[in-house]
Amino acid sequence: MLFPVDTSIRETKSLDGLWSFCYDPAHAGIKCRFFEKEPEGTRPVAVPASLNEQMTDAGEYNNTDWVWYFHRFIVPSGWKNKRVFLRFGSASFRAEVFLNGKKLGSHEGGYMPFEFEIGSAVLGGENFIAVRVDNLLDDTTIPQGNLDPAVGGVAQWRVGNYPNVHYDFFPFTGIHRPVVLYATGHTRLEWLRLATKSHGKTVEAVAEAGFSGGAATVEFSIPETGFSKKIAVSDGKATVSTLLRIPSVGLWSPENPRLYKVVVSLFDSSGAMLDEYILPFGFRTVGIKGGKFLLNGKPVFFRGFGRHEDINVIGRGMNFPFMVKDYGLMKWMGANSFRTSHYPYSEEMMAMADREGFLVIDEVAANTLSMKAVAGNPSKRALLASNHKAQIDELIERDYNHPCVVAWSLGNECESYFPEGKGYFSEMVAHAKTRDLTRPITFVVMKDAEQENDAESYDFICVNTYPSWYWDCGRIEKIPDSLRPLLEGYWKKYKKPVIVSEFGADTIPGLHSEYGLMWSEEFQVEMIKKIIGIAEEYPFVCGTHIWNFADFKVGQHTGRIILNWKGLFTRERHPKMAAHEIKKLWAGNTGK
Ligand code: BDP
Repeated sequence: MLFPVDTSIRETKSLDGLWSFCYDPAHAGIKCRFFEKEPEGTRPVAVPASLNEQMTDAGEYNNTDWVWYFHRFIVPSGWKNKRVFLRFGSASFRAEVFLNGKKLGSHEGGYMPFEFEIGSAVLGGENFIAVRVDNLLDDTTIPQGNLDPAVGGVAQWRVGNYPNVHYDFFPFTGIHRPVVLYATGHTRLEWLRLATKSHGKTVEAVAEAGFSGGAATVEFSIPETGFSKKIAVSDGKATVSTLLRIPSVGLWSPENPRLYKVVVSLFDSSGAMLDEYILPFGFRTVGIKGGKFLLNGKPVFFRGFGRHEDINVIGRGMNFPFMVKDYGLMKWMGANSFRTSHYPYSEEMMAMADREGFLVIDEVAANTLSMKAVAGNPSKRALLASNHKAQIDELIERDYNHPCVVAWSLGNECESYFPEGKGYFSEMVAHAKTRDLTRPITFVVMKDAEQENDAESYDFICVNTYPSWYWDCGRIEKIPDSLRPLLEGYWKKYKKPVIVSEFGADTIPGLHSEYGLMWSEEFQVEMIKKIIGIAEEYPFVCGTHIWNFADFKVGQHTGRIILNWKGLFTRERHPKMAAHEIKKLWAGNTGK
């Protein structure tokens, strides 16, 4: 699904702002026809943002159950002869959308865009949108939630956590990303895939496009370079595929994130333009060779963070000022990369990574999957697998054209180390490869090479490890004892590049210790430096991602004090001592 843009043919109108909402704990809204008229007593809510942090009542703060959002809008009269679409950047986790009393459709998966063509429903006067949202997770949703601890394994992590998820971040609910109304002509570009194939004096890129409504010619052009290629569409066809050979374009890299506007135009047989779409695109290749991750044919080292989309009051909502601030802080530190732990981030966030030159490992929302929860129940396992594949498909479709996305992570710390997981993870990798052969694919693991089942199917290894934090507590001097065998074990068994994708220490800002005690700022500095130092000794290690960029909200549990405090920055984005110290470390080290 294409990101909505304004061009000479297309027009967008933001529906963000103050909407109304109400809770529906009795699930009565369908019967009471809230979709025709909102009930009495609705309250204001900001869109886009999480609902939870905007509330002041405990029950409301922790709510993951049904809520209804309501809004009214007017379609510009100039759009009369256009096709009009209503698009949501995301809603967590499930959304059912109604317009003027009629159901438009629904969507499941909290981090992906969805849209509906709204056609004649909007003609004349005010239109009324009602959206039923819930965040009710179970053992077959991606991610899972409300697991039965009796199945064992990860389902026993954080038992009693409120709200009830077994993983370490707050399950925010709401319309998290922009809502846009947009208009196109009757013939329109539906999808577009661009991939750099090779580069020398001339860059070769494969361009594929699909459209609806019928066109006679498709043109790909890069006005800045004078390049253009027109392709005649054979009768009745709705797709084109071609090789673009473009002389003298610069490559995209973190040092020089060169973006070009690629314009795709559709024409009828008389040469009249039917649609125009503009995509900022960077030409670059990625690959794996031995122990190296290659960008444009040269080894690259990933220096950066695991992150969360998590902000005070806004929760998981898309927010431009925080986005600018976060990229600024990552650059200030000298980072060149991050992983979208543990779910796909907003489209705006990805566009900014393109622009700012960040290498992104783009992660599907399959966090800490319990395979035990579906073991012995083939239909549940099949449903989990098909939901997982749907999330993979939607993510690859959404983010395929981002040069910043250099790899896909299909999940984090799942039960790939139990016999119940064997075969599931390689099945997901094989599926993802039917969608994208241009990027390396992995699952982020947490056990050693001997315990992980399907890692032979991963193109590179991302491993999370917490020596001196979750084991050998406070014993920084013992870090080598477990870190070295972990890294060496993966290299010995698979001969693939390894990224240390998580390591870190909860750190209370302002807490100091002359003994380097756990939770103190000194401990965080020493531990992170030690792990980076050891990891960088190995030629097959191609990156270190510190957990986490900033402190973030988690469910209520005795293991955490409101937040996960492993951030180098506080939740308000104030630097801890480690931010300054790691900045110095990265500045003095040009990488490998
Ligand atoms: C890792 C998880 C991450 C947690 C982190 C931690 O991938 O989501 O937040 O541990 O415990 O295992 O801080």
